Amino acid sequence: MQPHQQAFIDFIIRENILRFGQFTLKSGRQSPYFFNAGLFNTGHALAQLGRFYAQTIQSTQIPFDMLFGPAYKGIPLVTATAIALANDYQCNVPYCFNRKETKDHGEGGNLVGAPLNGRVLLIDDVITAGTAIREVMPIIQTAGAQLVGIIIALDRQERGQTERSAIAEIEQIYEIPVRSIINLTTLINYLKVQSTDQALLKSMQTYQEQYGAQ
Ligand code: OMP
Repeated sequence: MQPHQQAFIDFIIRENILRFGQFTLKSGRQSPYFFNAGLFNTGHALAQLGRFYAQTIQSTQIPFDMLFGPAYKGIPLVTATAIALANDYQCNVPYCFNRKETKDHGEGGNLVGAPLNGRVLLIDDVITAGTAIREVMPIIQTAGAQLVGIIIALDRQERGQTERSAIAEIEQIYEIPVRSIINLTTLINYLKVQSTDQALLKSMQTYQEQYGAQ
């Protein structure tokens, strides 16, 4: 585990963004943990989060022209990331996001921000089964832009539509890299060292055995 990954997990536990308990996921799976990006709800937390995304983008070295954040949760994420890239790396990149409702007056359209074109890096929160990401693809394709990669906070390392991980499926179908700040394995390794709650560790490992990709 890299120091910034440990710092990220400390941060999301402290901010209550990562919670342990019993959660029903969008996929219907019952999970012992949940990452709620909606709880990055203060300026300080969002600024910190943007820095973690920016750091991950820098280390992946994927060449890109602009950032895109899918509505709704991707909107503050992409904004915070663009600010952190400018502040921490003097990298001034355009960004845009979509509306869920199409607007037929004023500026019109369903995209807000910089024109969606060129090489696009998509910023999102979590990938579980890959459904949310698949829904966003037509927006980028319709605009004629080229998706070159996806950056997320947490890779839950779960099976997608096959025995393979949702992320491996997305990487293969769209021929792009998907990178995350942390994944479930990082989280389990963190708990092994930092937590004394053996029942929690066991429930996380059992979940990984049940739904984890091959
Ligand atoms: P998939 O569409 O199955 O990949 O699930 C990803 C989406 O599920 C995220 O964009 C969230 O809306 C939601 N989610 C979380 O926010 N955090 C989690 O820990 C798990 C999920 C989820 O429902 O799988």
